[in-house]
Amino acid sequence: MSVATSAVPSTAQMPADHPARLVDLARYPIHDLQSAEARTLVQRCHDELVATGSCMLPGFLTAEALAAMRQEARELAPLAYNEGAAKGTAYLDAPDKSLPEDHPRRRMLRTSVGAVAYDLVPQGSPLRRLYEWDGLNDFIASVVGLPNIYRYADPLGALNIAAMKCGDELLWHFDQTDFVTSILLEPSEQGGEFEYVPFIRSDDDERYDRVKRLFDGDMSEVIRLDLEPGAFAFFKGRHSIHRVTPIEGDTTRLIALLGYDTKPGTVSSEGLKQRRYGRIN
Ligand SMILES: O=C(O)CCC(=O)C(=O)O
Ligand SMILES: [Fe+2]
Repeated sequence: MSVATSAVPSTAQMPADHPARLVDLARYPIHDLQSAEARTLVQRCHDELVATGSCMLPGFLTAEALAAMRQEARELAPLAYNEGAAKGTAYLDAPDKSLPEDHPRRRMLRTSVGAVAYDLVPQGSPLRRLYEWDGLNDFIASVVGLPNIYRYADPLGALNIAAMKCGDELLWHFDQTDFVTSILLEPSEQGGEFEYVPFIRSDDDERYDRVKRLFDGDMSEVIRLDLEPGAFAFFKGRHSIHRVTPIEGDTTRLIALLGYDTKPGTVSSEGLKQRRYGRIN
């Protein structure tokens, strides 16, 4: 007589190329979201994200998966497009000239970052398999507390590897999406720190006074997120201003950025694509 089994395959039954095998499932059993362990994990991540604006899952990738993704990212890094150092605002739009000169919306900040577009990440590569696995969507949706989330529909912007070389930096900014997920693959030797001020603004209060103090050099509210290679990071960047400090040393910082939205079909604007990838398709 057979015993009733659940629809969830045990890890031993999973085919060798099942994307769940890229994840340390003993620590993070995200292939079986109904299990008590996974429910506890999801609740813990959700609570941390709500309380602090971020959540880090160290050792999310297996050692083999991290090694393979890092190797591949190193090989793809020369294909990264970088328009060169530019200046922009933290609000990612043009400076508002109607405001006083010292207003944060007029502050021009240096930024320089290379990006490997999604269409350059080979079919079947470990990073692409992980990103295209619906099980990862389900896990992320439960952590952010939504019934569904959708991978970006943008053929260039959905999955990126950001490649930052010596002298590159990412300006203080607010994201235009509710949350970002990332996996650091290779840290820089020095610099390249992810810094942020949790909840510096809210939907109904821009708190320009706090933002101005930060731009004037007051670092008292700044926190460093300890991104570790192979960790999965959730970050809510709409209300928490953040930056990546200038890279020092010869090692290119490589981080996978996995793009999602709360509705299907999201693509990037042509202007953004041109700036970020040097092309629109
Ligand atoms: O590279 C990082 O760690 C952060 C990237 C980021 O903030 C962004 O792409 O909006
Ligand atoms: Fe960001």
